[in-house]
Amino acid sequence: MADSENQKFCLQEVLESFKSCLSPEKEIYIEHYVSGWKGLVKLLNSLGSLFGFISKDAVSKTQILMNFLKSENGPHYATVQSMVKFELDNKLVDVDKKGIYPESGCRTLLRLHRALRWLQLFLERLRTSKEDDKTSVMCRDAYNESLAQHHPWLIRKSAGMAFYSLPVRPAFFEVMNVGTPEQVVDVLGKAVPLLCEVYQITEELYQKHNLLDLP
Ligand code: 1Q0
Repeated sequence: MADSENQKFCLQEVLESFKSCLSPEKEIYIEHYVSGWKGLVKLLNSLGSLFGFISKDAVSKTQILMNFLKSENGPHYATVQSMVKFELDNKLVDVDKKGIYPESGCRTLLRLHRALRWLQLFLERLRTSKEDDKTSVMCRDAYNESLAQHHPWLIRKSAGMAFYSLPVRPAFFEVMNVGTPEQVVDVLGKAVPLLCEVYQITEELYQKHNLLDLP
């Protein structure tokens, strides 16, 4: 397969990754979670240079987690649950303020977890939208309801500007590489509950351990 083909976004593929990240015991496999995000980054990269700063951050976060997975402590990073236990038991997390572990697995995954909430809200809006609805507005509203609360002014402004350049709904559906608009809506109908489940499991785990505000 040509390189450019490898780089092409495929919604189905992203869905598969998020699907396989749930174990029968509802543990979340970090490897598949990360590959879901890597798939999304492909889409982000096809949207133009205004999204570059977002893509860069997402790549860096996925890389941090992959590095943990490949390290000698790798087995502890197999699932989100085992990572949380390992890092907390060994005091590898800066809990109150940034210290010697500014890139712990827990705080890194928390950033992606918050972004997953945005994704869930955005896709639900997209799924129930009408042909003339503006993707930029759907994206902005989903962002304001979720991630924006965790971002400083400059990032909120830059994100807001990038959203304006999003393709219109039919073109956006095209980029998703699924098929007809009806097929996109159908796949989104499967994607949203799945993302919701992954989000909820992580949210409860982080809440239980008081990790939702990690610096
Ligand atoms: C389709 C448009 C995509 C718009 C993405 C919206 C999210 C905006 C996020 C702006 C992030 C700005 C970059 C830096 C942020 C960091 O400061 C922040 C905190 O980290 P730290 O280390 O400074 O404490 N990082 C984050 O909040 C993580 C952000 C990760 C964003 C990952 C977005 C990946 C998006 C993929 C495109 C999805 C397209 C959806 C449709 C596809 C259908 C399945």
